[in-house]
Amino acid sequence: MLKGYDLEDTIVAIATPPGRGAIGIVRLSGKQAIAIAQKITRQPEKRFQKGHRLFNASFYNEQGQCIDEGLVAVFKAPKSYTKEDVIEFHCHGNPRILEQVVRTAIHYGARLAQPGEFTFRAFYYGAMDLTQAEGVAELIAANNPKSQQLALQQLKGEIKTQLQQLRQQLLHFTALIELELDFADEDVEFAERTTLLNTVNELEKEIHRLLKGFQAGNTIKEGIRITIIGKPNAGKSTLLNQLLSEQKAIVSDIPGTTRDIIEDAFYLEGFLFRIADTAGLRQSEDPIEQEGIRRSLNALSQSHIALVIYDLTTDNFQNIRHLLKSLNVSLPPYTIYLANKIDQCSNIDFLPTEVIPISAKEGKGLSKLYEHLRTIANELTSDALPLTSLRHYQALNRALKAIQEVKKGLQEQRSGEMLSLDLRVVLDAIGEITGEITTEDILSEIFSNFCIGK
Ligand SMILES: Nc1nc2c(ncn2[C@@H]2O[C@H](COP(=O)(O)OP(=O)(O)O)[C@@H](O)[C@H]2O)c(=O)[nH]1
Ligand SMILES: [Mg+2]
Repeated sequence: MLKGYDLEDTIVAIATPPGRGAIGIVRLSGKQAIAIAQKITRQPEKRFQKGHRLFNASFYNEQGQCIDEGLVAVFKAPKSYTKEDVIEFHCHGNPRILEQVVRTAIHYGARLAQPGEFTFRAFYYGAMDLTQAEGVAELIAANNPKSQQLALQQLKGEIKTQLQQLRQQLLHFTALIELELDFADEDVEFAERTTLLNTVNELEKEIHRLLKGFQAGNTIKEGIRITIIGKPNAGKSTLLNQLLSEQKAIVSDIPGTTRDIIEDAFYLEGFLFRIADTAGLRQSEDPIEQEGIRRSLNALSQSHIALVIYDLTTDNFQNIRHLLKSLNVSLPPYTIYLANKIDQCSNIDFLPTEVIPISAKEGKGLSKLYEHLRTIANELTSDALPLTSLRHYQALNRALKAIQEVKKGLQEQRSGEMLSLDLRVVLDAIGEITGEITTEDILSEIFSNFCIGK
């Protein structure tokens, strides 16, 4: 159980964001919810007898003064978000009014809800598993269309289902290990071990798939990182401004203008891209510029995509490849080469096929670049799963290590008892993700990050 989240209490909170608005909602959940609502609205009990009902009412404080008039929504246990009786007061969106309703509910016996306490109850009473509860928070936090979709899948229980299947397989496997290894005939053991090894390989593959899905899901949530690199004056800052459609970075014909990293974000087909403009790459003696270059390379090493841009009027593809090599630049998984300033070149036919001709200044040739970015975004995220928190990642890694231990154990003919100890670690790690196994620390970490009223 979670400290401060006593299930016996009836809880109340403002569920809408702070500030004024058209409507504001106060939510009440628990054993006393209907009794308290009856007092606040002064309505007879029969109005609360059926769930999924909405009616008009005035709201009164404990002195009998009318605070507001609005709507009352009734949800009866177990058909409610928390599986308890839930009442929502839809008031006029004035924080004063909402606070008065909350204070009155507290006067009649409710307690102010802790962060995420409504969702905690939903989890506790089995309306959702832990990944779905996290999905609620993810959905509220989602800042780009793709992560919104992902959070919605999480909320709907996609991960829960996949992990439940994995758990079933693991349980079956554990049963096999215990039977086959401890009671099987010496003669048949070898064959059985092959079957067991096949199964453990399948399980390992499945955990690998989940980890891969985590990486891709995280890329969606955190954004696809792009770093623009090139020599000074190639047009890096101009390109950044063009992609952002704003004058974010200073553009000038003085080489070495951008010394620090300038970062921003843009969206393309629902994907979030985080883009960094960097100091120009060249051999330099200036310590500030050297530091700038070091930072450029550091940003590059953490990116998914490098946009290598060069000035077509003064440079060529071979030179730029040579520069990258001489500076020992290690390129990320995807690299796109851009030949810039085509507005000043009459002939671009000689360009190598992997180079996209553009004019950063005039915004020409960018559709080809966008096409590449879209393809890369789809590739990077095709296996995405709604498993995006560090907690999931750590648990999956633990599961992977332990399943590899089981595999080794099988190969080394360890006893069934030893193997089932490692299998227990895998099962626990998976159970921790779904919340079948929880500790107060995990729960408090998750729910304390929710907003109050959710
Ligand atoms: N003609 C032309 N000039 C450009 C183009 N892109 C950038 N420039 C100019 O090149 C100079 C350097 O641009 P800037 O973006 O500051 O380069 P950076 O040092 O790589 O960031 C500026 O004078 C820009 O106006 C382009 O596509 N065509
Ligand atoms: Mg610049």
